[in-house]
Amino acid sequence: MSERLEDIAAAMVADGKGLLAADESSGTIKKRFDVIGVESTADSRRDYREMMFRAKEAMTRYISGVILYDETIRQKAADGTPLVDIIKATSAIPGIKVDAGAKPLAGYPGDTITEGLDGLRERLADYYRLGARFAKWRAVIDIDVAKGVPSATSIGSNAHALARYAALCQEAGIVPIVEPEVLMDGAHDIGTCYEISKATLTELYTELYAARVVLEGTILKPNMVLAGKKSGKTSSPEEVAEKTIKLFRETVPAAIGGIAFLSGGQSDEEATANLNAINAIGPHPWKLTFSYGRALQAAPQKAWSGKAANVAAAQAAFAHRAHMNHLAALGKWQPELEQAA
Ligand code: 5MM
Repeated sequence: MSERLEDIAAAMVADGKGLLAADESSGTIKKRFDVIGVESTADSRRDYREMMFRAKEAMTRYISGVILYDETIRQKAADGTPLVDIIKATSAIPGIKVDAGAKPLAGYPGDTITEGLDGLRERLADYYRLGARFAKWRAVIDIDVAKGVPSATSIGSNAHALARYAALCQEAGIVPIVEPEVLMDGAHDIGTCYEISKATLTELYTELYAARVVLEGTILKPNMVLAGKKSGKTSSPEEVAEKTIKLFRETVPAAIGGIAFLSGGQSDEEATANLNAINAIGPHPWKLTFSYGRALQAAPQKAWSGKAANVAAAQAAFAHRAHMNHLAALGKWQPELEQAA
């Protein structure tokens, strides 16, 4: 495969393919495993992820790349094959999460700043040697309007960090996924999500220009425009699609390599239906696909539940969600396909 940044980015959003976000840090995967009653150890984490990476048909047909965590990119499967080689054998591209997580922003209660820039140049060189051709950095923007969250300082600092990360990635021959996640956890309405997302993306692209990042060699991993979970409101896929595309037309350059959404706590089907509605009102200036963590993994995680005997059922559950999201990335998904399965 070509090593040009724009070619790697294009392959990441190839027609009907999307990204599997399997980069849960140790704390997050423990929370997921607690729900299914599985102890989180290096081996159980390996077994779980190996199960998905070995779902060969689904991986080959629907998954363009996998975002890995530091532990996983160095791990070997039970038979000694590096997990990275199993991923490459499906023609998916290995990627790596390089941020060190969102930490409280000093002086701004309720806001966070994502850390991880120190030593990043050296870490990227190491990840390139290990096979990563794209990376991911996630900024977290919460919304609590009554408390003045997010502050302009938080939006600006996170955009600046994303731009410095992106420039370092490109220097290392790695495509940066820039993920400015406006959380859907709050009590805000859909209009507030729109406004905060607009401020966030405007600032992000100002900083990316200033950092001389080549936009064609980047992928945006955004939230959709949604009402906060605590608002008790669910918007229709048509409204989500209309507001999300309006937002991007106002803020996201057509030059970027593509857009791969996070699922952010939406249910599996909601994330698929919304992605489908977004693509159904195309054509758009960018490819729009998925980079889901929870919305791809919740079903296989439950089906697996830590038992070797459940691997085939878990792989089938993973293949189904990947297939549904493949159709949504093409604007060809229908709810009846879920029931039929
Ligand atoms: C898979 O979850 C990722 C890791 O999160 P932590 O660093 O908190 O463990 C996360 O960055 C993920 O890649 C994105 O947020 C998208 O995941 P969802 O579940 O929102 O699709």
